[in-house]
Amino acid sequence: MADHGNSPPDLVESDRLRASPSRRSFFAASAGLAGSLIAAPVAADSLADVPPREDGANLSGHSERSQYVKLARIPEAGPGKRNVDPSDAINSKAPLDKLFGGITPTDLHYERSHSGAPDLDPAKHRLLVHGMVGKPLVFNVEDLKAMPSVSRVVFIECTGNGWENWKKADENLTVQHTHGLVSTNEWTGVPLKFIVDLVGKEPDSHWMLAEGGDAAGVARSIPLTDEILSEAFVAYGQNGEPLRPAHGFPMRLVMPGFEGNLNIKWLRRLKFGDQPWMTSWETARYTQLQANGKATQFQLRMDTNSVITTPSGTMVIKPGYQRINGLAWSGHGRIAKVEISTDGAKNWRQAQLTQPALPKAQVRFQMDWTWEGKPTRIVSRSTDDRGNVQPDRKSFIAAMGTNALFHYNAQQTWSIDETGRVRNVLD
Ligand SMILES: Nc1nc2c(c(=O)[nH]1)N[C@H]1C(S)=C(S)[C@@H](COP(=O)(O)O)O[C@H]1N2
Ligand SMILES: [Mo]
Repeated sequence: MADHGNSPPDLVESDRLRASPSRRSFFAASAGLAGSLIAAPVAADSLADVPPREDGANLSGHSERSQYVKLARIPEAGPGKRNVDPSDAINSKAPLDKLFGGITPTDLHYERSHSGAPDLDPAKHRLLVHGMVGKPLVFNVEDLKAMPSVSRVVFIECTGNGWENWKKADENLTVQHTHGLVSTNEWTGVPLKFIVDLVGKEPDSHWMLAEGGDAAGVARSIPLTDEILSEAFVAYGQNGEPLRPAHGFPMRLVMPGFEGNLNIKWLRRLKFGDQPWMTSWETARYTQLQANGKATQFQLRMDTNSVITTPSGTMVIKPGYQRINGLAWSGHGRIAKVEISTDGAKNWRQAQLTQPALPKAQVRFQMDWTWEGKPTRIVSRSTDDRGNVQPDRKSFIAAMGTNALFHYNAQQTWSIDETGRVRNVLD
């Protein structure tokens, strides 16, 4: 099938099918199936059928998007607070429905800044590392760049991602509104372990305070588990270039798999100690009010999640072939499988994952579907390599209640009416 010019380029083999002994016959069948399913291209074999060549613009210092491509984040002031004055915005959501693959373009990576994004002068910026250490030190960004580095593709997700759907579903929301507080970039920096060894952390120090250099001074106590000690890093690079100011220039903490707010931007201090500092960020802001009125602290891990991005909220589809597409991610590890239901969570089929599916990074999934033109509901559910399954909304709410605000990872349902309009619904 691969050497037929007319086969759809995006028909990929799923892991399950790769293992199948009847691979050849499957592909023969799927080529026919896909040929009859995809929106039929027009037959042509003359250059008169394609536009003529065009003159080019001058080469330039850096390239911009095509004038025909409109991509933007949506600044918001909190759940349901859209169309606000930019000075009131607290976060800016990524256009998940308009992107491809797993990497978010740098300028479209979601942003959450508690007091705006300072543009710090790297010549003046310093990182103080002190507390229960043998040798307190202060670093500038050039010091960090001279140290051994790691580059890793990971998602960062705000704990507020999904908060729009805790209590009710506004049917006019797009997936950018419901899930746009997660993004995946390649970050480059110095392993935390290297810095820990350099300052000589005391063995009894099992906590680290990370503090930002912005006016809000976001500061979080981080437990120094083996996982965090081996995976966290102090980043200065983002998708191959220095961090953008919005994302912490000149240095930030990257905490693969954990709450967005632990990824401290404009990092100015790491302090080691033997207990958490109980900053207001962990006693008030990032706590979860449970159904019984008590609050949970230090719910740090981002759970297994997924969402269908096409078709999704406010889109309109036509009867016939559809290619369902979406994103899945887990703070526990790698996404092992994504299943999709096109009949309101009754029957499930396994989607194809775009490889490589990296641990603690967003991965694309896709599946063929024919919409018969009747009202239905579509929903995805992901499973990671630790066996964590994304919960349906009923069991999620049964476990969490409706007082809480953070860590919403229930399965997302989109309803489709007889006109093909797609709407955000609870289940
Ligand atoms: N210093 C500082 N660090 C911060 C924040 C902040 O406001 N100040 N926001 C946090 C929150 S709530 C999130 S979700 C992530 C967002 O990172 P991003 O803006 O690069 O997407 O940064 C975290 N680090
Ligand atoms: Mo956040």
